[in-house]
Amino acid sequence: MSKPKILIARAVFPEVIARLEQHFEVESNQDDHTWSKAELIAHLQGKAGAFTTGGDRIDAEVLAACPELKICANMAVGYNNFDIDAMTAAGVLATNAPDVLTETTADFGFALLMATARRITESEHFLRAGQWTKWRYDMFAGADIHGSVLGILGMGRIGQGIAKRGAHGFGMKVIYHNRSRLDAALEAECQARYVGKDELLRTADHLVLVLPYSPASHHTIGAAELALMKPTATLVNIARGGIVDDAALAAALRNKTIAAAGLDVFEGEPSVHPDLLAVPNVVLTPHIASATMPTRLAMASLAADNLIAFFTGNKPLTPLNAAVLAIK
Ligand code: 8YV
Repeated sequence: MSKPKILIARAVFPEVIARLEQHFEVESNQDDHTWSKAELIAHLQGKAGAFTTGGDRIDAEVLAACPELKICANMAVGYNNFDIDAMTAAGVLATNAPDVLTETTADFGFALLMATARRITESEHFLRAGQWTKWRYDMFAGADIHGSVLGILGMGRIGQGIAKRGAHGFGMKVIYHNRSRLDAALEAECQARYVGKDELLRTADHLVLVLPYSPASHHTIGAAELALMKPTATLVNIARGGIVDDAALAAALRNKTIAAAGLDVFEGEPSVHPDLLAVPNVVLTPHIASATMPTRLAMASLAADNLIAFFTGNKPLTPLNAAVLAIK
C-alpha cells in the first residue's frame, strides 16, 4: 500500500523528517522558502497531511483548493494561523503543540521582563557605541523586579509559569486578569490574585501579555489602556503581534506614558513598525520565546506524533477540533 503524502511547510530538524519518512511520502521545504498562499496551495496538491508553523495560514480558500487535505499539525501552541471553523467545516483536523514549550517560554518572558526593566540592551548599545566614559548616579537606572507588582494578562499555562517565577523567585506580588478565573488551588500555587482589567493596568509595575490572539483580542492594549498604566511601568508582549497596537505603543514609549517595553512579537512580523525601531526604551527580539533546541525539537516531534497517530488510526495527542474525528 502506498504511503500517504504529506507536506512539511518549513525547514525542520532532519531527524523529524527522517521519522516522518518512515510513515509518509514527504515533500519538505528544507530550503525554507517563504511561500505565498498560491505557492502553499500548489505544494499542498495531493497531500493528505501538512506539518505547519505559525506563519502558514490555513483558511477556507486553501481548504477549498486542497480537497485531499485531512490534517494540519501546527508546530506551535498558538493557532491563529488556522481558521478552525473552516477546517472543521471541511472535515480537516487541526492539532497544535502545547505544554512542551511552557517552561521555556516562561523563562524567556522573564528574561525579556528583566532586560526591559533593567535596560540591558539599551545600555549595551551605549557601551558598544563607545559612549561609556564615566560612572553616573542615574546612568541606566531602571525599575526593580523584586518586590514589585507583576501583572499578567492571560493566565494559561505560560502565564502561570511566569507568575510562579515572579512570586517564588523574586518575591513579586502577582495580579492577573483572564477570561476565566483560576481555581483556588492554582491561584494559591501561583500566589496570584484575580483583578479586573483596569485594576491590572493601573496597578502593575510590570505587565506581561500571554493571551491568545483572535479578532476579540486585537489591540487589547492601545492608547487608552497604555494611558491607564503607571509612567514607571514596563510592558512585555510574548503572546502575538496584533494584541498590542504597535503605533500607539511607540507613541507611549516616545512620550514616556510608560517607561519601557519588551516585545518578542509584532503586528505584521517579520516587519517591525518603524516607530518602534526609532525609540530607545524598547527591547526587540525576533519571536524567539520558545527557541531552545530541546524545546523546538519537542514541538516538532509533537507535530510529527500527531500526524503519525492520525494516519495509523490512533487518537492524535493534541487535537483542536476533535469533532472532526468523531465524524470519520
Ligand atoms: C513558535 C509560538 O516559534 O508556539 C507558538 O505559538 O509562537 C512559537 O513558539 C512559532 O509560532 C512557530 O511555529
